[in-house]
Amino acid sequence: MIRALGIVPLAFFLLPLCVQAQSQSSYFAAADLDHDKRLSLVEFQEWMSYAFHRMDANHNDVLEPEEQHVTRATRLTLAELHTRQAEQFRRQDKNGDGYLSQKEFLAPPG
Ligand SMILES: [Ca+2]
Ligand SMILES: [Ca+2]
Repeated sequence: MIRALGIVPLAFFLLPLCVQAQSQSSYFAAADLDHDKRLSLVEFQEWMSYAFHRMDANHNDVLEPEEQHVTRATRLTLAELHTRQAEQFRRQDKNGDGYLSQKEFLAPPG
């Protein structure tokens, strides 16, 4: 009984770590469209634009303030978003090889 109680908290501690590791690699795998274990800029932009496309109700590649559901939102075009994403991509590409490894992709943008 005492041993069982000792194991339970450990299991609760380890479980989120395992789930987190798995979800991080599946998050990366989902973005890696050609499955070459690295993200090109196009794959990165495709993945990062998911929310944009979901919010772009009339599919004109422009998010009008009323489509963004945020107070004082400014108009955002898909081209502007891609420019910002390209800048973020370059910051995250720490070794400068033009691709994001899983580690580079999952690291917080600096
Ligand atoms: Ca890829
Ligand atoms: Ca890289």
